[in-house]
Amino acid sequence: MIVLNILNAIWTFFATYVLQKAPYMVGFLTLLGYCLMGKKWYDTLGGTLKAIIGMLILNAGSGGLVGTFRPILAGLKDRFNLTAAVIDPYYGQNAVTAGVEEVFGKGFSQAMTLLLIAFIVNIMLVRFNRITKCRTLFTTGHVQVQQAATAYWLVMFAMPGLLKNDVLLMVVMSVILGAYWAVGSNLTVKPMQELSDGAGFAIAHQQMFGIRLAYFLADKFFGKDGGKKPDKEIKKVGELEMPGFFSIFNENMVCTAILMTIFFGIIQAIIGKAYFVEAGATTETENFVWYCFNTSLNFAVYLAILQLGVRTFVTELTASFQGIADKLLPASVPGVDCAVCFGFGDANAVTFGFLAGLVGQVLAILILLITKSPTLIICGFVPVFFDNATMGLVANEKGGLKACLVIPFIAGLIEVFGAALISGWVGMAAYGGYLGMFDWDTVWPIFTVIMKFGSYAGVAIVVVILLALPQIEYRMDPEGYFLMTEDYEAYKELKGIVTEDDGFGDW
Ligand code: ASC
Repeated sequence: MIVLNILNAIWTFFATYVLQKAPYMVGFLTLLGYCLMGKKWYDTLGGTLKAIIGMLILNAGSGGLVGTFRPILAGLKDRFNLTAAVIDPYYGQNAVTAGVEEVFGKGFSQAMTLLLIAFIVNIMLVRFNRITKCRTLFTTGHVQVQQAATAYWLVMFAMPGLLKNDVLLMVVMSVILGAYWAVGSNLTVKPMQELSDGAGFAIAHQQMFGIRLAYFLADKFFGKDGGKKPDKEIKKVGELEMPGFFSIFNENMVCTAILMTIFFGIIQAIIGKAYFVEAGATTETENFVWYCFNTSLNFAVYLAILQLGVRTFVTELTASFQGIADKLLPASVPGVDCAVCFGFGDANAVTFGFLAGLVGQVLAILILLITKSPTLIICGFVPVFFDNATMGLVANEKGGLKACLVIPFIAGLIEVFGAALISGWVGMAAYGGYLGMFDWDTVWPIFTVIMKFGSYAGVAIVVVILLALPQIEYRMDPEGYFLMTEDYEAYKELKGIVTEDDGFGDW
């Protein structure tokens, strides 16, 4: 009994302070990796601290961006008295908390158990990857919590029969979620290895299918189409030669500052000073134009912080993960926050991808307004920035500037329409928000439909589809598939890939 209590206390501590908190999860994996490698204790301590601090810096950057710019976008809703669902992970989570009891007569007290079981499913799929072909472990706990909450609602909506059976509900959810984590992040291995020149990480976030789709479409329609168009010239964002005045846009901080001042300046002007005064963000006496300018400049500031965080922790995590890959999870890489890839490739692609996605989202919202859609959506900062910047970055790498603009623009449209359809249908919109990230506007709604109409057979179909994806990718390149994560230099040699730079971006 005492042993059980102690184990339970250890688990609760681990789940609360490590599993759900990305910096400490990354720190834990770094510690474990270095221990398995038999590194000296002080190197292990130093590396672990560096990994944690790096992730905390990254969080400070992304938290600053979200904290500053989320209220501005959400302000549009209040300013025009719209009854709309905000697409944002935190609004989505609030909506689940607010509505789940009322709609399903069931609270969400088993969230931690679900996280644990789904995480174990993820680990098992990677452990046996000679069979499953999954190579990535999720490390982003905050995202897993948000996804577990939304999946809980979607699964109960699709299969109300499960409401009577807690154990079965838990099994269905953890298998689907665990498989989604393992398979989704696995899809990002190739795009990320190419973007970072083999840094050894994948993305464990909320647009993993989106990343692979962006990679595929950029290559197919704007790039060399898998080598079928070898002579095609691709102009990446970083290679643009800007004449005269425009040359200042080559400098990412300047480019971000100017574009954000224009975009957020317009949005803040539309919302008007009174709103910001009332919200306590500025005062009656402060010059409003100056306030908007200063706020917009902070975009570049937080992006720079975020980049510093990436540089601080990525090398530690990926170097130490070698210990885990050698001893516990063969040929695997860690799945990390999507913001990590902002440290690689062309920095301006982040800004362009975001703005193209924002234009797409705003256009889609206007269409919803004009067509008097029963569900209205307001863009949340997290999806519109993190999804589209990530997809823009990946698209640029494969297909250049055009891909970097067109793909996030279309993604922006899909994000809003997808979110409107699913959140209206399942009833989450009525509670003010929906997770709204790319995969949750596309892949998860499709899963929900399959489960709603297929019931248990639907669950089986979803799991089979998920598990088939790594198998298909493996069969397309059996020689390179594991080599890509085990020894990227050898993989490049095998594929005849030549790279000049170190993969790190131009910051
Ligand atoms: C999310 C979420 C965040 C951000 C962050 C990006 O989905 O909940 O706080 O994206 O992870 O760095």
